[in-house]
Amino acid sequence: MTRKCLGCGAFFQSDNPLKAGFVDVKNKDNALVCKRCFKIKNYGEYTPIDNDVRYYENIFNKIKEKKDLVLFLCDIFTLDETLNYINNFKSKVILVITKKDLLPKSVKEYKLINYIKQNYNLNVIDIIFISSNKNYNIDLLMNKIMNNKTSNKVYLVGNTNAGKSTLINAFIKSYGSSSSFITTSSLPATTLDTIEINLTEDLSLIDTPGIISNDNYITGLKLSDVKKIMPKKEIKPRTYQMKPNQSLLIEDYARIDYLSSTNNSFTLYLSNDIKINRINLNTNNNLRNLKLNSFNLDKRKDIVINGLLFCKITNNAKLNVYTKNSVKVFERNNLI
Ligand SMILES: Nc1nc2c(ncn2[C@@H]2O[C@H](COP(=O)(O)OP(=O)(O)OP(=O)(O)O)[C@@H](O)[C@H]2O)c(=O)[nH]1
Ligand SMILES: [Mg+2]
Repeated sequence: MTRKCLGCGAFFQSDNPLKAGFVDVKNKDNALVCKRCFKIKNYGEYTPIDNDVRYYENIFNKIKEKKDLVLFLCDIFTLDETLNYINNFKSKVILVITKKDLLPKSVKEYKLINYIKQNYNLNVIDIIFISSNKNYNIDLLMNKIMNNKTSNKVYLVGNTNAGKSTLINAFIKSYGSSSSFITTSSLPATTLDTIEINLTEDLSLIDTPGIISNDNYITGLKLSDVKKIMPKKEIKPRTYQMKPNQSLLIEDYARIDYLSSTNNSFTLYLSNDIKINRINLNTNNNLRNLKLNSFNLDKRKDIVINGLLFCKITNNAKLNVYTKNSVKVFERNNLI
C-alpha cells in the first residue's frame, strides 16, 4: 500500500492505529484520508503521533539541499525560535510572516519588517506578511512566487503551527481546481510527511511537517491548554501599572515578579483567553515552584516566554520570571 493520506501526507497502513496513516482494512483501497485526519476534520479530535525529532530533521535536511524556491513561514510569536534555520538553505528563500490578523491593528507592518531586517541577519530575498484566514496578501505572495520560482516546485517550511497547510489551502481556494484540502489544526505536528499539491500546470506546492521545538510552551501540552494559549483573534495588549512588590500571575502558566523600587508599566501580548492577575509579591507564593529566570531588563528590551507571551516595560526593571521547565525565556529588542 503506497498511497498517501491527502490530509497529512502519511503513507496509509492498516497495522497500527497509533502510527501515522492508519486506515481500517475495509477502507484501505478507497480511503482519501487517514483515520486521524478524518477525526481532526470532522470531530476536532486529535491523536498525537510520536515521531522522533530526527524524522522531521531528515525531511528538513533534504529540502535544504534543493534549488527550488522556499517559502519559510513563521508567526510573529515564534520569530526568534525559527529564524536561525533560514540561512541554512541553498535556494532562494522568501520569509512569510503568517497570521497578520492576530496582530493589534495599531502595529505597523513596515516597522516590523525593518525590525526583522535590523535584528536578524537573514539571507532572504523578500519578507511579506500574510493572513490566510483573512486572505490578506495571498495574491501578492503568489506574484512573488511566480516571479522568483526557479522550477515548478516551491517548498513551504517552518515551525509547526506556522500555518503552512492553511496557506496552501488558501492558494487551492484562489488558484486551484481541487476540492481536497490539507488537514490543519492548532495542535503541533498536524502534517506528518511531505504533500505535493499540483496547484496549476506550472506550479506545485510542497507542504512539509513543521519543525518542533522543545523550548516552545505549547510543545507537550494538552489540547485544552494549546487551544487557550494559541491566539485566535486580534490580540488586545493588556497594560498593568506595576508598583514595587507586585507580581503578575498568568493563570497556571507563568509568574512575573517585579523587584524594582519604582513604579512601572507592563504591556503583555498573549492570547485574549488567558487570565492575568496582579498579586502581592510577598504574600502570594503561587507558581514559585516553577523554573526561575532572573532579569535586569533594560526598557528597550522585551521579555519573551517562548510560545506564551511577550512583555514590554516602560522603565528598566528587575524581574523574576517563573515558568515551565523546558520553555525558553529570554530578552530581545522591543518588537513593538
Ligand atoms: N488567526 C489565524 N490563524 C491561522 C492562520 N493561518 C493558520 N492559522 C491557524 O494556525 C493553526 C496551525 O495551522 P496549520 O496550517 O495546521 O499549521 P502548519 O504550519 O501546517 O502546522 P504543522 O502541520 O503542524 O507543521 C491552525 O489552528 C490554523 O487555523 C491565519 O492566517 N490567521
Ligand atoms: Mg501542516
